[in-house]
Amino acid sequence: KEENVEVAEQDALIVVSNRLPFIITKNPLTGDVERKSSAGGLVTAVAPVVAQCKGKWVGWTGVFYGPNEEPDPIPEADINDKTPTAGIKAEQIVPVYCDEKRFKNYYDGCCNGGLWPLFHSMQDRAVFSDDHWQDYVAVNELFAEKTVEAIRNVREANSNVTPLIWIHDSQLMLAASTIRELSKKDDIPIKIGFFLHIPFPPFDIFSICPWSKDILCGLLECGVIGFHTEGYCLNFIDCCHRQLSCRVDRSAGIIEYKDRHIRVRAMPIGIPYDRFVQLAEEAPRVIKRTTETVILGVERLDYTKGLIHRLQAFEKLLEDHPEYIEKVYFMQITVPSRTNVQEYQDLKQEIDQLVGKINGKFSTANWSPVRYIYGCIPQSELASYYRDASVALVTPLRDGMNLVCKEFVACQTGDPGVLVLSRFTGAAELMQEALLCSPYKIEEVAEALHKALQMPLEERTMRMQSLQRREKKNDVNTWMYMFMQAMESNLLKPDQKIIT
Ligand code: GDG
Repeated sequence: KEENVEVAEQDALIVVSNRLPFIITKNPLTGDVERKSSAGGLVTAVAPVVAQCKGKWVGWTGVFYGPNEEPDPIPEADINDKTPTAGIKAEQIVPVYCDEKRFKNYYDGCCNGGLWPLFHSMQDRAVFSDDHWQDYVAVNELFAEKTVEAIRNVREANSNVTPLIWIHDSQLMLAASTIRELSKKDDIPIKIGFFLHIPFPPFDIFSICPWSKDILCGLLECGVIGFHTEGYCLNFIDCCHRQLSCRVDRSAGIIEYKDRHIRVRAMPIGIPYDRFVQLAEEAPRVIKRTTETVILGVERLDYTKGLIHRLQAFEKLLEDHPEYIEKVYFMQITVPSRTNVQEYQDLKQEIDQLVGKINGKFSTANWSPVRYIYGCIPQSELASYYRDASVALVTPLRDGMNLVCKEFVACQTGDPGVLVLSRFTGAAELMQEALLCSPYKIEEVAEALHKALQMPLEERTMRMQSLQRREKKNDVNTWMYMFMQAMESNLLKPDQKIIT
């Protein structure tokens, strides 16, 4: 007997982030545009969902066009592209265009020069300029207008769906206000959620920002605001209470604002765990574990990642424990980042000099203590370094979450290595089986390294198994599901594995 079952329409997901999930480049000779998938955590997690639910992605293309230039059409993915982004069709992309000067003020000036250091509690590095802020406001409005265009589009295609807008990160903290304002005119019911990938600082630091109230009001136009940790949630709630006099319920994570109840939730991001296990199982060997003992560091070149302190800690290890000379080396993979900013160029120079100093001080005819790669290596190669390193040294001065430590854990498919982790990462809140340390205490990090290098197999196995169980369970699928649940969305089912 056939039943007349009413099937609920799925929400229509619209992701809004500063960058699109791929990089568009224009060949200067042929003028052809090509798209190259990016491999960052956000893209890996969200792209398959957008592809599967035929959603939209609003973001900047990475190309500047002159005032009289016609923007190129968005290309389809290459047929050989097997990454999650390849499933997203050109028609699902809503590109944001912006003139170069305005974009630089917004991105280099306001986001990287002001908000990034402040949110990482490095207020001395933060530079605030009214001009930059005005362009931050303007670019957020540009993104919001494009998002409203996407909302109208998905509703034209199907008038029963509810657009579910998911805004990402500190570049777009004001977008929700304009989206709400403009879409009110259309009378379309929408849900707006936001996720911050970096820390949310405590009140005393956040209130240094000259536009702190505008930021809070912008975020409070969302229905759900997600952070990596409980600590960041409490900081945010506290700021809303103290700066905007909002009524708040800290334990329930609720803020009252303009007669609405906004939900504030901790949703720690995870990694595509199974994919890293598979990569580690298949990757060729780059380090001979039997003859080489490697301490590994991996990250973008950024002052928040604590590279100088880390090199100093390794130097201290060799000073205090000369038995490691010719036995152990430190391999640092550093991906170039924000290379046009003076501060980052200065940091690169400082690292180059320190690597040179340590190598000059300890090298022998057959051995150098530091191997330093300045560049981005393929993910399969990265997995093999993770797998074969004896110790991962992940010591940021401050980090929203940190994915490197999680990827290292997933890749320990053989003789388990040891994770040395900074207390000031979001990841440390749960990864208590790591050797936790303060990156500011050089001796403490050096001693943690010594302990890691000496740790017996039984203890290494016990610690690593617990870490692995947790990261496998709380992988990126779980993160997506947590967000959808907080948004009361019907897009994903609890056991639906989208990202593998
Ligand atoms: C922000 C927050 C938060 C690194 N080197 C190579 C390479 N990588 C990949 C790693 C990892 C990613 O880059 C770095 O992720 P992190 O989380 O460590 O750092 P941020 O870029 O600062 O990310 C952070 C994150 O957002 C997610 O919310 O955890 O706190 O700051 O995935 O694998 N990848 C390849 N080659 C390299 O040489 N292929």
